[in-house]
Amino acid sequence: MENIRKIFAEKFGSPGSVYASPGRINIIGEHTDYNGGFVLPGAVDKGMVAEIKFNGLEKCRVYSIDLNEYSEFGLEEQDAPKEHWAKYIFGVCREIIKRGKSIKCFDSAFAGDVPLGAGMSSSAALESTYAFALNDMLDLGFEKMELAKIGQATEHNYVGVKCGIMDQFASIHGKAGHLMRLDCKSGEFEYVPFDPEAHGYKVCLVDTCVKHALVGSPYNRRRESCERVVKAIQAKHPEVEFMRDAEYEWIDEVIGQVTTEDYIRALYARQEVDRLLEACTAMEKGDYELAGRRMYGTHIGMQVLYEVSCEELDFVNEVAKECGVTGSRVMGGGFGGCTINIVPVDKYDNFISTVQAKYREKFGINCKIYPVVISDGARKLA
Ligand code: GAF
Repeated sequence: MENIRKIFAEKFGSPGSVYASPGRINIIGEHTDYNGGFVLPGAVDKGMVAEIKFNGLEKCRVYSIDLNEYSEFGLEEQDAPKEHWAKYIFGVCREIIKRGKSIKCFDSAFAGDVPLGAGMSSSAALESTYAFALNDMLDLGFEKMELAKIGQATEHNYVGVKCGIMDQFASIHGKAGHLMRLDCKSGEFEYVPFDPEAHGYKVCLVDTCVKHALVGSPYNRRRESCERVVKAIQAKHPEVEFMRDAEYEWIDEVIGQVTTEDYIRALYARQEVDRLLEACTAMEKGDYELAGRRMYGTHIGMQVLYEVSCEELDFVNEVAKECGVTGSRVMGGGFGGCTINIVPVDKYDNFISTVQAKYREKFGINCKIYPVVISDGARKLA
């Protein structure tokens, strides 16, 4: 924060207000959000921080401290700025305006410590920071869920990723020491106390530091596969709105009408809804062993049916099994990034040193370890 204050003063003069919004983890429930299912995320202690001040000009002037890049845009412009990161901020402004509110141009500098491309939602953290800040500074009156939807619409309309609501939801609603069990169909959610250490476990992420396919297209293709299967099912079962609503039997009924690829994607999504519910119930009873088995099940589903894992993630997952890790799986959208691991306290140190050594030996690069600290969501810092 001190650094942001200093750089903001150098670039833009008198101080503004400072806001922050975190990245997220997700214990289980992956690619379920846009399938109308459940997710179980928590906000983390890594996020984006932005200083913002209205400038009375016709342009917003924004500076990315981490990239040492500067971008300018007018609020009435239709085309997003060319800097990729600036599209997120521009998109948030445009989505607020589309909802009938007027906002003013601002100067801003921001920085963050959410690892990029690690599946921890650095982009949602950025969107949420600006959505939350503008709502607060201009007293726009948006509910928190609407702020999350503004971030999601930014991804859809200005970045090209047809994401679900999980990441922006978690970044805005996060609460220290709590996960959030969100029903993505109804929008209802509850805070679930999360204290793995009280049960003898530590939670950490292993970042493979690889990002294979890129933003956008493979992710969107997964979503389209599920939507095609839903459409086929609807011919006989019009009550099915999302994959989450389908009986397994109904998915099988359309085997002859959809491609095998679409079928296995849909099957994964439907199974993942059940796995999440079983894992949630198990964790509520303190049964981390059963929750962990469901996490391994998710990994296999993401590897074999949804095909969003990669060699490095599968390797880390295997090492976790060998080290007696209770639950481990690829986290987030996939195609690289992190695994999330629930590790018995007495096996933690051995797991960390083993996975680091084996990963370096196999791939010639270091993986990174992030202990998970569940923290508060979007907030004003100063
Ligand atoms: C990405 C998306 F942004 C989320 O909406 C979610 O679908 C996730 O991948 C997979 O669960 O983070």
